[in-house]
Amino acid sequence: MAFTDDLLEASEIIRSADSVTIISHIDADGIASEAILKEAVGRGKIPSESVFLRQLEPLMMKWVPKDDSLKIFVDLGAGQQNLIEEHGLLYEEVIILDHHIGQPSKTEYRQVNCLPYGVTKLSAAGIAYLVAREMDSSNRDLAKLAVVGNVGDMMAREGCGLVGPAREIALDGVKAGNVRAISHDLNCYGLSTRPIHICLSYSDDPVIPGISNNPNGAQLFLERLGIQLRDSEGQWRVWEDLGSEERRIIASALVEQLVAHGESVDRLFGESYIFPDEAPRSPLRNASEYATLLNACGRWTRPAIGSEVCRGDRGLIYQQAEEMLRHHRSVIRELFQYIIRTGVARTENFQWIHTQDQFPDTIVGIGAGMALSKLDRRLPIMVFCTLPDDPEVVKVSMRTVDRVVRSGIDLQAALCEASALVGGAGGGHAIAAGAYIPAGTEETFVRRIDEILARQSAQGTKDC
Ligand SMILES: [Mn+2]
Repeated sequence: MAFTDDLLEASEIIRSADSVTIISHIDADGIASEAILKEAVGRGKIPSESVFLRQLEPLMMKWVPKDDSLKIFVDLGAGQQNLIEEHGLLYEEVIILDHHIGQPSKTEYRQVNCLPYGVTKLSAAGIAYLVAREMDSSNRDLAKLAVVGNVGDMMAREGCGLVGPAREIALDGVKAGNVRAISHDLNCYGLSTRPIHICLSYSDDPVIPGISNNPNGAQLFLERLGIQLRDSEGQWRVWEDLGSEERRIIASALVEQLVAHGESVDRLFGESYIFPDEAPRSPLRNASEYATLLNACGRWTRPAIGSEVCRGDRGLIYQQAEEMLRHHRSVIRELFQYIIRTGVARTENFQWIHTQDQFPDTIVGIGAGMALSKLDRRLPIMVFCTLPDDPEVVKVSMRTVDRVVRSGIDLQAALCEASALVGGAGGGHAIAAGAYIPAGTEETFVRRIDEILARQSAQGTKDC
């Protein structure tokens, strides 16, 4: 079978269902996936219910109903088919749309997964969209949400833009009129909402000498180029407000700055995805900021709000989402300051801190990533924290930067191996990964990770 056959089969299964339950994940990709499917089945007049889960694990299975609806597992399920089976769901009641590694079980549930076809840069929202488009070609407007899911799941990171089927989906959105793909744009977060100098100062990939982590330096840099930082009403301008000539001037000055310091300019530019149907300077205006808003909803356990926003609410529910985004940012800032103030412990090969129960486990990874920009970026950072609802388990989050990944470090491999050694489990990506380990094994875990990272860096560069 080809991937397109799987898509066709899934679309027929869903179209012929009397009712569906969508079981999805609480991150941006999961929320976008759910919204795409909910919208597509709604347009097809099929009633639906949604269940959002932090993870598909034994304790959460009670939320999966045992009724006669078709259960669509999306952004999860491939690796937990045993659980689905133990829950008593039959072959014909289930379809899985996922982009995670599958795990065999007795019942071979029907599944659309891009991995067996060698497609690694496509998120669940991408798959959900391809199925929705197969259900009805008028669902092309949902490509925009798939772009949010893909970008939210870091599918655009390595290649400085979406690639393969994920990029074709973005071009579907361009055709539908609600996506603008801007090639060779600045590869920076916050192009639509942050004052330009702040946006530039947050650039950490590449690190721009004198500008990254240095808002004053960035401001001076722009003023010297003659760029107006505020508009006629005195508001800070954002990158998106700049005309092409202004962008060109800044871009070439940034290139000069990097070259003068012997740094590579490879990652300075990338393709960005702007949504012309959203209000300028709003957090929904581009794919990466939209994904942050969805993540904020999910991490503060209100994924359904994110879903409503995806499906068009711009009223009271959207205001709640914005409120969550503000809260999300302020708690992350607190965590970031806490890490910097407290300081990290260092081993040969990485740095770490235990935040205990001070911050919600759902944001420690993000805070760790931000803190890394102020720490020694050559060493990956690890943050331990306890879980509010389970004293026996400790959550581990690790982050590093592209340059370190290119030198051969793979955090997902390291966390999987080390957590298995102490009786836990891990997963994620080479650049950002997480694990759950038994409380009390942290010291052993630190030693194991140190050994594994030493081995990885000795083995050196891999091609990616
Ligand atoms: Mn995903």
